[in-house]
Amino acid sequence: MTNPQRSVNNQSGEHRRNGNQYSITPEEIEQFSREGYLSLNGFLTEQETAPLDPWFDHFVQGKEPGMEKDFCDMSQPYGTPVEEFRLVNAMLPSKYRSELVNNIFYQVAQSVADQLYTGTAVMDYEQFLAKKPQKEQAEFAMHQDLGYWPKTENTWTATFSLALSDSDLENGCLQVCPGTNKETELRKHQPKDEGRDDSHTLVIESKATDKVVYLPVKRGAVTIHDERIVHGSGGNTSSQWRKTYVMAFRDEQTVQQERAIGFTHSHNDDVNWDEIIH
Ligand SMILES: O=C(O)CCC(=O)C(=O)O
Repeated sequence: MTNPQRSVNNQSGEHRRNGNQYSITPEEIEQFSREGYLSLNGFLTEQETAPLDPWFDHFVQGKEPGMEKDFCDMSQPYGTPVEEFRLVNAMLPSKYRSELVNNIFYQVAQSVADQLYTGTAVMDYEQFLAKKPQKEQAEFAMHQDLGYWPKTENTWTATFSLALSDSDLENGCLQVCPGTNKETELRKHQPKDEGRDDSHTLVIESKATDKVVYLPVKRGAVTIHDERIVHGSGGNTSSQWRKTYVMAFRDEQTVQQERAIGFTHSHNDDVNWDEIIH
């Protein structure tokens, strides 16, 4: 890889916390709107992050019963033997375990979503994502989140990725293509495998103009991205796990519209997945 562009925010964030509130600046609000992404350091303290670890491990080790397709590998088809997983995905952890409802990540993320959005932002879904060490193929295919979701009039979204481990180029940190968030047409998304019944994962073709920026973050920091920015992540060539807790906030009415058609972001939803692809 030649000289990859990294967007590193070295500012400590703890002074921005007041109770469960995290203050962002007008410049950051403007950056999110213009560039479609943001990194915030010191989002959670170590004392706040540590209690999330056992839950993360519980789900990623497949210990939560009854999840069916909500426990899967985002880089391989459904049905891949668990011991062969490389990019482990556990959807909707607080739906399965009420102990996670209203957790500190949710509370602080809500405070930032409220600053980023002028309407009413509510949490739409969450997921745990883990890249096992030395799994070069643990790639999250490049996509726009909106490509995965039903069409709604209001598409506003802020997706928070809380680093539960340090995340860098070697273990496959998030990568974004700034500017793609302003494209008027959503790109064509195709199933990565045969169809959505075989694997949840969608993929887009990259354009020659796409410029990738890597977003390395320390444990306890977040990146935030919008629904249109082209993003994904590379494989894990390191001996360290990459552990991420993802939580997406959307407009209150958009979430109501999703639920009205039975769309909860569970991979077990009874919806026509092939119709949903944009
Ligand atoms: O964190 C990653 O590797 C990708 C996650 C992602 O695509 C998302 O949260 O929308």
